[in-house]
Amino acid sequence: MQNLLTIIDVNINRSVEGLRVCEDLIRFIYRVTHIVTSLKEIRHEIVTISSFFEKAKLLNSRDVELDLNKFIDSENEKKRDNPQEIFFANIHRAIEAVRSLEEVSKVFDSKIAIKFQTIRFKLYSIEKNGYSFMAKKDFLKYFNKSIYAILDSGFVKNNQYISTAKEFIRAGVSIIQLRMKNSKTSEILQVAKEVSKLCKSEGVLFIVNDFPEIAILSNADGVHIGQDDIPILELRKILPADMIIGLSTHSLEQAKDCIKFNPDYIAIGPIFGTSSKDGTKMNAVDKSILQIKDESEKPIVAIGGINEENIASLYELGVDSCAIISSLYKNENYYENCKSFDKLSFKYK
Ligand code: 3NM
Repeated sequence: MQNLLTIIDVNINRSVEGLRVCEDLIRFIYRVTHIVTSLKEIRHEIVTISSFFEKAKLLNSRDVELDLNKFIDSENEKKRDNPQEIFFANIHRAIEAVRSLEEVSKVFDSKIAIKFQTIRFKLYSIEKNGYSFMAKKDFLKYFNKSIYAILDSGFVKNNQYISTAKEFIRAGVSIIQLRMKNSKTSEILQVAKEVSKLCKSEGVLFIVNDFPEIAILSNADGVHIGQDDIPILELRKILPADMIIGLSTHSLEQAKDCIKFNPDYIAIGPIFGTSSKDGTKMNAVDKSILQIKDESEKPIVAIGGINEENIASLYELGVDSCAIISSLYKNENYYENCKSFDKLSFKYK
C-alpha cells in the first residue's frame, strides 16, 4: 500500500499544479471568468476528495530523493511556444493525473474512484472549451476599430458578390458578412462557399447572417443572429467549438440581457436612423445602449445609418467595429467608399 500511496501523493500534486497553471493562464491572459471559477472549484474538489487519504501517510510515502525518474522530461516537455501549448500540456497533465488517482483509488475505496472519474469528465469539457476560447481569442483582432462590410443581396448588383467582396477587401475591410434575405438557401450556400474561400485566402473574417447551417457548410468563421433566432445556448450545441456568434440587440436592456448567453460580439442598432434593413424607415435606438461597453468586454459592433460624417463619433464612444451597408454601395464606388471608411478608422486603431 505504501507505494500506492506514493502514486496517490504524486498525482494529487500533479493534478492541482496542472490546474493552477491553467487557471493562471485563463485568469491573466484569456480572462474567461467562468472557466477560472470551474478550474478553481475542481482544484478544491480534488483536495477535498483527497482528504480521504491521511495527509501524514501521504507525506510519509513521499520520497523525492529515491525517485530517479523525476527529471526525465522529453524534448517536447522542455519547450512551449505559446500560452495555448502551456494550457493544453497542463490540462492534459491534470487529466492524466486524475485518471491515475481514479485507478489507484479503486484499491482503497470505489466511491473515491468514482469521484475522481467525475472530475476527469469535467476536465474533458474544460479542455474542449479551452480550444474554443483560444481559437476565438484570435478573432478579437478583427474587431479593432474595423470596418465590417455587409454583402447584402438588396445592394449587390447582378449577383456580383465575389467582385464586390474583392473591392471591399482591397480597400482594407476586416470582416465581411453575407446577408441574403430573400434568396433560395441553395443559392445562399453557393455564394457563401465562394465568399468564404475568398475571405480565408485574404485573411478576412467571414460571417453568415441568419443561417447557421450555411455558416457550417461554407466553413465560415461565424454566424450572425437576431433576437428571434435560435437561442445562443442551443446554437452552440450544433456549431463547431471555434465558430463565433454575433447577436443583434436594439436596446440597452437587450444588450445587457444577452451577456449571460455569452455571444462573441454584440451588435447594437440601428445606431443612427436607416431604411436599409427592410426598406422601412427605422429610428435610431437610444444612445444609452452604448453603456453596454461598461458591462461587457465583448466587441461592440455598431450598425445602422453609419456614414463618413458620423463614424468617428462611434469610435470616440468606444465602439469596436462598424457594420455598414448603404454607404459602401453609394454610386457603385465600392472601393473608394470603403477606403474612406478605412482611413477614418485607422487613426482610432
Ligand atoms: N441591422 P445601413 S440596422 C441590417 O439595427 C441592419 O440590427 C440593423 O444598413 C440593426 O448601413 C441594419 O445602410 C441596416 O444603415 C444597416
